Order: sequence, then structure tokens, then C-alpha cells
Amino acid sequence: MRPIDLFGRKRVLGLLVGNTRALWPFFIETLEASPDLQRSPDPLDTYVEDAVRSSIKEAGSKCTVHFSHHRGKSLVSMLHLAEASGLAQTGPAHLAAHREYGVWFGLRAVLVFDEEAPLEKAHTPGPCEECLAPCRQPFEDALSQTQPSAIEKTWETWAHVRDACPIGRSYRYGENQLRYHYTKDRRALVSDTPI
Ligand code: B12
Repeated sequence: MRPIDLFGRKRVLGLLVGNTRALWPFFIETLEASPDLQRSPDPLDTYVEDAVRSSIKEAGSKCTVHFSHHRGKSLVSMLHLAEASGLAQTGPAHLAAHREYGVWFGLRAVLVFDEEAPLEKAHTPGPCEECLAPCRQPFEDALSQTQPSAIEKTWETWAHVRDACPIGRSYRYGENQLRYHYTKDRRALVSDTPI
């Protein structure tokens, strides 16, 4: 892990990219039409990279990108970024909670532009501030049943952690999106029932 390159500036403009369940139908439609994407080891990560890179080209200004699924030296903590930007608060279950979407969103990338940015941050209280943390026990239960490297074997206990959050329940992922995120099971790369 190394610091984000600020292009020699004190502060720069950053854009945090994430998604809710709304991503899934667009992703599946593109996947069905693209044999290249179907051959990718992780079609969702590839789809995200393609979409983000093509939007950077359109933006025209100098920009670097860090993807949340890239590890090693280019790893960026999306939870820290979400909290630092005021987008969300990291709760007791180590998930970023948003005031509307709860924990039902993913964080995909951060774009860093060679542009000056004002130092502004939302000062509204985080959604976990007044919460009695019903996610805490399911998180501990899931943790006690799991080897961190094998989350897919007990994925439903991890889904219960998200289900315990009282915010954003209407944004819960559909069954295939949910299964794919936790297990990477390619049989789940199909449509969910429409929203
Ligand atoms: C590695 C990783 C994991 C590891 C964590 C193991 C570990 N020792 O860190 C494992 C495989 C267990 C994991 C599981 C899951 N993850 Co994860 N994970 C990451 C990843 C790629 C890097 C995290 C990291 O190392 N950060 C660097 C450290 C220094 O900083 P940090 O982020 O603040 O570290 C926090 C976490 O690592 C956590 N943590 C530390 N130890 C452990 C151990 C366990 C078992 C868990 C669950 C968490 C955890 O606590 C730290 C402080 O908050 C991030 C993406 C990213 N680039 O940030 C996604 C990310 C954090 N994960 C995410 C998700 C959704 C999950 C899962 C729900 C599965 C899934 N993909 O759908 C599960 C269950 C998590 C839960 N809390 O319920 C989302 C969170 C979205 C949100 N709204 O909060 C992220 C941002 C990826 C994304 N595309 O959106 N994850």
C-alpha cells in the first residue's frame, strides 16, 4: 500500500466510484452481448475497469485510477476513502454505511485528477452514530464460522451481517448479484428479477 499520487499538489480532486443494485441489469446485458467479457476471469471487475477507463478518456484531464479489487502496492482502502469523503461511515461490521443505501453498495474505484480541489466534507452525522448495532452479533457469528480466505463457503452468514443493518433494506441486492459478490459463482452471472 502506498500513498495516492497527488501530482505534486497539496490537495487534488478525487472521485469515488461505487454502485448499488442498479448496476446489475446493465452489467448482465453487456455480459450477454460480449464473448470477450464472458472469457474474463472476473467479468464484473473487467466490466468496471472498461467503464471507468472509457469515462476517463472522455474526461480529457490528467487522471490516475485505483480500483478496489487491485491489491498489492496499488491497494487503496475504500472504507477509509468513503469515510474521509463523508460518503459513508465504517460501522461495527467493517462495512461502509450510507445514509440512504445502508450497506447495500459497492465501492469500485477512485479517480484522482490533476486539479485543485476545495477542502470540503459533509458534516452530517454518520448513520451508525445513533444505531444499536444489530450487525455486531451477526458479524461476530460469521467471523467465528469462517476462515477469512474462504468466505464463499459460509457466504450466507456474511449476507446476514448486511441484512441486520436497518438502513437501505429496499436496496438489497437481488439473489444472483448477492451470490456472485460473495462466491464468484459464475452460474450467478444472470439477470435478477427486475427492480
Ligand atoms: C481484503 C478485503 C476483504 C477481506 C478482509 C480480510 C482482511 N483481513 O482485511 C475479506 C475477503 C474477508 C472480505 C470480505 C468481504 N468484503 Co471486502 N474487501 C477487501 C478489500 C479488497 C481490501 C480491504 C483492505 O485490505 N483494506 C486495507 C486496510 C488497511 O484498510 P481497511 O479497508 O479499512 O481495512 C478494513 C477491513 O479490512 C476490515 N477487516 C479487517 N480484518 C477483517 C477481517 C474480516 C473477516 C472482515 C470481514 C473485515 C476485516 O477492517 C478494516 C478496518 O475497517 C476491500 C476493497 C478496498 N480496496 O478497500 C473490500 C471491501 C471492503 N469489501 C467489501 C465487501 C462488500 C465484502 C463482503 C461483504 C463480500 C463481498 N465482496 O460482497 C465480505 C464480508 C465483509 C463484511 N464485513 O461483512 C466492500 C465493502 C462495501 C461496503 N459498503 O462497505 C469493499 C469496499 C469492496 C467493494 N468492491 O465494494 N473483504
